[in-house]
Amino acid sequence: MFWQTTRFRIDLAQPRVMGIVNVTPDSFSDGGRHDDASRALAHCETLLAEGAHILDIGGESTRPGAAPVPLDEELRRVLPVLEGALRLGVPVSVDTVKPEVMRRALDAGADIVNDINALRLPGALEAVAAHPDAGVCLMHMRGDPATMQQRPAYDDVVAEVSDFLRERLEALQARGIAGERIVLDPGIGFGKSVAHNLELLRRQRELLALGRPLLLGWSRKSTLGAVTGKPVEQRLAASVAAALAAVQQGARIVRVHDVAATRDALEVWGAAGLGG
Ligand code: HH2
Repeated sequence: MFWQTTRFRIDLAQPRVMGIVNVTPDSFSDGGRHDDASRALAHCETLLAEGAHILDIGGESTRPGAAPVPLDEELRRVLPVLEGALRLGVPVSVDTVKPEVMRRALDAGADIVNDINALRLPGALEAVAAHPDAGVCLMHMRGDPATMQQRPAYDDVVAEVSDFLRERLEALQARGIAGERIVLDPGIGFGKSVAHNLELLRRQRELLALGRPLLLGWSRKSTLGAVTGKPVEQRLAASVAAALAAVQQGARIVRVHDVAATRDALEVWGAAGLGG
């Protein structure tokens, strides 16, 4: 299976590691570390040296209760880093919900749009459709970051996430965005309780019926804190375990902060012939 993106046709025969570059002052685990362009770009280079296959640049924190970022500020954060990252020879994704950021990023040459809102804001579908080869990740989120963790409830979380992702996949295809450009993400921690997130992991294979590759983001998330009792800066082992479990359950891309450790774990998994 492949993921078609602007400059790269990413071969997903092997699991791929997407390294997180948060150009934000307030991200939940690394806010403020890479919030100017040169530091963020240095972080891109570090992640590449650690073995990242894809870089994901975000200028707005999506942690529960995060303050919204105005358009101009998000563009100011993301575009200079994007421009530098595009010279590094790997696919570069931009993590945004804003159609105007998508449009500007794709015009600048971004390979992928990663939208936690699954292109639901007016103009988002059109922004991606206008670039015939751009890749896109559609993520499930119940509610929005301001309110999503207030008592999330589902009858069947896997069925509801699956129905949502199918509806969004069909909406994109109806706009002429080819399936091979699209990957799907159940959105760990986005309007879900600890039990919902763990059920999504246990039953993740059911989402493979959607026919598109799965991308999973477990890195350092609060469910891992709930399971281990550890604060965010002590969730490395839990994050690697979750990434490996996600791959074992059929994920083809994992979105992580700790690229080197995740790559090592995947090397062992692949060497044992457990890879796809
Ligand atoms: N999680 C976060 C942000 N973007 N995108 C996808 N596709 N899947 C995810 O699980 C996902 C995502 C949240 O993590 P992080 O970027 O580390 O934090 P913050 O949103 O606070 O910047």
